[in-house]
Amino acid sequence: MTSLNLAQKIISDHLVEGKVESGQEIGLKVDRVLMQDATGTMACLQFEAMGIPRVKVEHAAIYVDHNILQTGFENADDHRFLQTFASKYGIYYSKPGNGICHQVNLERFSVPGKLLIGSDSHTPTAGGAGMMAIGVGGLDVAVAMAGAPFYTKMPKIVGVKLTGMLRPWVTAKDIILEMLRRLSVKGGVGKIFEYYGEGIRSLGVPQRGTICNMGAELGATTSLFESDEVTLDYLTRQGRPHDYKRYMGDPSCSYDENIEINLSELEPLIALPGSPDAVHKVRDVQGVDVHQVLIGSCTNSSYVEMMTVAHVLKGRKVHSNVTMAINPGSKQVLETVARDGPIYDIIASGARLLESGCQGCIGMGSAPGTDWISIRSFNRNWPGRSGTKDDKVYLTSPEVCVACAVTGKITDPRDLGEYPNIPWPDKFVIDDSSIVAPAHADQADKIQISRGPNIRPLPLRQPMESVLQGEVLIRVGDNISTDAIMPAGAKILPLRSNVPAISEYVFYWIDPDFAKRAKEKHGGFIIGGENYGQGSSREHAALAPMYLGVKGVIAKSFARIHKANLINFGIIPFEFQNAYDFELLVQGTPITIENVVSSLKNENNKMIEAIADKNKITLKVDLTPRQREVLIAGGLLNYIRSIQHRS
Ligand code: MIC
Ligand code: SF4
Repeated sequence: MTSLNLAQKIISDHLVEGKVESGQEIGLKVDRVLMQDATGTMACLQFEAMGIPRVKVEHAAIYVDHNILQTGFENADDHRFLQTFASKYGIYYSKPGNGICHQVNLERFSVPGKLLIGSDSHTPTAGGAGMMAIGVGGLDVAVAMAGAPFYTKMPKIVGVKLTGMLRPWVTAKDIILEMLRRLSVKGGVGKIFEYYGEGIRSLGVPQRGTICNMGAELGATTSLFESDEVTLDYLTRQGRPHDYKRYMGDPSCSYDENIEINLSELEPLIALPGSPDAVHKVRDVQGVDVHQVLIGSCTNSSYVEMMTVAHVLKGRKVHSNVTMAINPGSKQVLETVARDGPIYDIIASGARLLESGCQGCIGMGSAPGTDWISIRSFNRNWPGRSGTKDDKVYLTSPEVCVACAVTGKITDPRDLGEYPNIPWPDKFVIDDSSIVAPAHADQADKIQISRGPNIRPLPLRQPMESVLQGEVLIRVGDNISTDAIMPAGAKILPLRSNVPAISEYVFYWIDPDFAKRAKEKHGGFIIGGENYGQGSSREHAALAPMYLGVKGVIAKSFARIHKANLINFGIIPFEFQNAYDFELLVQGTPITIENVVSSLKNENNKMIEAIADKNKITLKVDLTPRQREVLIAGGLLNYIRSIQHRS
């Protein structure tokens, strides 16, 4: 028998369709699903539209962590909707304040060797515990809850060998920033990163989680670590040793590509404003005045990190020019840190201790002031994401963050002296009372789902037209993130369950007139550069343009989740055959694409011609037979309904 790496093993264990060969479409049996409130209301409405009485996966959970500001009735109504929905359909419900989905999932529900899909791009965090965890759109989660497989193209597997050991003040965040420095934000598209080698033994599960988490910024399908004695130790301290199983690649396995990082050579790193891959040594940018420091997010807010930060703050004060806020990743983290003492040191330093949740990471509060330098332990810093236009957000480890907070300047934490080596607690505080179990199946029909006025029905598209015609509505450059297409933040995020309202904000930061124009022109086309739609899994970046009548997106290349979301909502992702044709398509250029349905029907047809003004341009349609059928039906929900009808 051929030897397999870990990713191939887990995929083989879950394979229901296709072959484990890179580039082939594979169908995988899903064991578990994760949802959060910002994408979850849509996923729930989509599941409901399928008319299935209970979820068909072994475990499903929804976490309220993004939309917790409650500045109006909208968030609170959504929470009540999600709680009643979850109870009825067999889903665990994690209350606001219980923590960020990925942190809570790692603590309470990660199981080595299982396949998890989640409606959030940082779902791969669970790869830190040996789980194969993939971020997808909400509709893919809804379909998995209905018992259907998850389909994707078999990615390439990249082996990342870690040798050596991190030096004091250098952390897991520096490992993933080093990966971003080497590979860029599109370096991981179509790939799984599998970490192995002696270097992994000195990394705890949350540290491994940090690396897998920010693999999303590489554009990767997922990242994972084998499960070993470190995983067993973590699960034991979580009171779940029974969930442990050893999973690793065969000793002689190989990878499609190989990378090696010597941990002993790394030093503290920082991503400069604008993109998570603009990575530099902290030493090279030190001395810049800092105005805001935020510590938290699903990347860096575990127990050891909070304790390390508290230790540095002990007896020190936050610099007079700096405002510092800390969001622990979960109630468990906060409670365990509180039990073990140093909350006092955090408060005494002048730092602002916030509740557990996403908050500033997604622009829900903590927006920086004009021209402020904001140093964050988060994973994303695309322009405007913080809630402030022209923001200047740097990404780095909690260690660098706290060093900046006390000195008021970008500071290499090695200048602080001895590194506090924080031990693990014997046991974390284990209290799952904020995770509400669903009603028993035989009680489910008694549960009334509560729906506030902000929850609007899900718009659907008509089946695909044979001719697509319209103007170029906007042309954007490379690496456009879903934050740019469909922004979040305190004003817009509460509208996630109201597509007509949220669609008014499509491309809001880039071109506030986009929605108005799209409606006046009865839709049209979006033109993008490389890696269009990188970042978040938010399907609103496809759903809201669909609602505005967008007929196609033509780009040089696409990010994986966004491409899948476009298809799920009936928008064809066309790619330029010749990148220079991008120049021809300026705003207002009329485009006609004929024979769309017949071209989609013929799976050998990989090209389609478009007339743009008077020019003929060739577009690639890189689609599997299943994706073609979905597009012809006008989206995945229509497609599933048509199958249900047939059978
Ligand atoms: C993000 O970090 O951008 C989010 C908010 O967690 C998104 C999901 C969303 O938009 O709801 C993600 O990463 O998928
Ligand atoms: Fe929440 Fe930020 Fe993590 Fe997204 S990246 S799940 S907004 S903490």
